[in-house]
Amino acid sequence: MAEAIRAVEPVCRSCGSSELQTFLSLGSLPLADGLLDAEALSRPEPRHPLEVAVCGDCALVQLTTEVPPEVLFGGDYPYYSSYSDALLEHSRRNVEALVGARGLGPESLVVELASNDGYLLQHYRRQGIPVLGIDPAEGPAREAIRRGIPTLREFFGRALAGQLAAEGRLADVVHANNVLAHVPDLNGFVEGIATLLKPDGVAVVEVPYVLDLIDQVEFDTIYHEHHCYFSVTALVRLLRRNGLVLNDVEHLAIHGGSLRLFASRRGELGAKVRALLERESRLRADRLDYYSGFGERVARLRDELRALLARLRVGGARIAAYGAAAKGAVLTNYVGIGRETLEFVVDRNDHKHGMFMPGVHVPILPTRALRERRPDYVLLLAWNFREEILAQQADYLRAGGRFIVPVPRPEIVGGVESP
Ligand code: JHZ
Repeated sequence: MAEAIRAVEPVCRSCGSSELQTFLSLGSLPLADGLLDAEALSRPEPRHPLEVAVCGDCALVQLTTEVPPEVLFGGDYPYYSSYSDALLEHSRRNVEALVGARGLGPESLVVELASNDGYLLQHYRRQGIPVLGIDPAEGPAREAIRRGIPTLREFFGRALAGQLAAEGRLADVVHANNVLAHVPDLNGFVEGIATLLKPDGVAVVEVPYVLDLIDQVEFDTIYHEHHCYFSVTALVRLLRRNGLVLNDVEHLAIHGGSLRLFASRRGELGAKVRALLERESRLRADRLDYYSGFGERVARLRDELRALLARLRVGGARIAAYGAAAKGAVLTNYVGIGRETLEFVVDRNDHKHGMFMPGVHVPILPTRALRERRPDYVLLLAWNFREEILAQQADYLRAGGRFIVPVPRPEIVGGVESP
């Protein structure tokens, strides 16, 4: 796998400019979703450099190296969307609103790119609205098909869009949630969306918002799967280049702060879009200065978290973690938190049980391990689902357990002690 990494041409993925200015290096890390089985623990584990740059021309924040998609999203991709109740509810509400606003019915077609296990399309299907999922990851696609969601197991791009259009399969709505960042050929993907839409169709696209990433020190959402980190400024340029207009935008709390984009082949930049463009320009988020202090803030968070965990260990505390998330792999590897600190990590996703976190090799267990083994502290690696997980673990907290929330700065929740 090590030789699979490609050095990216030193040009921007969106506009092709060579003005890429690097502002952060997280060192060399293993693949964030590369969970290991017991046998793999004794084999050498590939690590790849993780460096982030901003394009001086179109403002797109992006990695400077690339691991090919076949390696990242191959056979055993462990991410299944349906393990968060909050995400399911978020998707259900989005579907309700779109069905009402656009009068969707049995004659319509809704396509989702990176449809995963059918977590979103199931809500359309229940209302008799025809759907098509597209997702290359075998396990999640299989689960979607089991749920009755027709799913093509393919990477989406210009070619597939052209093929579907030629078959007359044009969409009233194209969803693409948390996938734009994963796509190496950004322009091909966005052009594909434009091709796939009916003339009055709408693309509804969710992406983590890079300004929230910077503000809230969400450095652990930077990993090889995520080639890009989006501002409205960079998005407007990307969409325009490929025949789409950003008509509206919503700023959402999900995943640590996301944008929901409404783009189409018609109309003009909406008022909310223009307001966010102005804000980004005021903050100079299209310039290196906005990003240049980030590395220091990340290093400070790392040092504080290390110090806190060391103090707890010296005091004899038993510590586990919650959420075998991709971001958890980045955080534990970058901060250097291994089995000397964490007894285990729990996760609801049973595809992850019996596996080990990449790099740090902490074993992954079902969530009941918290009840059974009662660690004193739980490091919340899936901090983006803080409310959902704390509510679900009310019994653990009532019994005196505590959570350590690492981002935006290490904080202890529960108990009586403060950090
Ligand atoms: P979660 C994912 O990142 C994957 P990750 C992906 N790369 C992406 O782009 C971003 O999301 C946006 C578990 N869990 O979703 C489920 C519980 O156990 O933050 C997950 O394994 N109990 C496509 O991997 C993990 O935590 C719960 O109650 O960083 C959360 O991972 C909840 C809510 C979650 O994603």
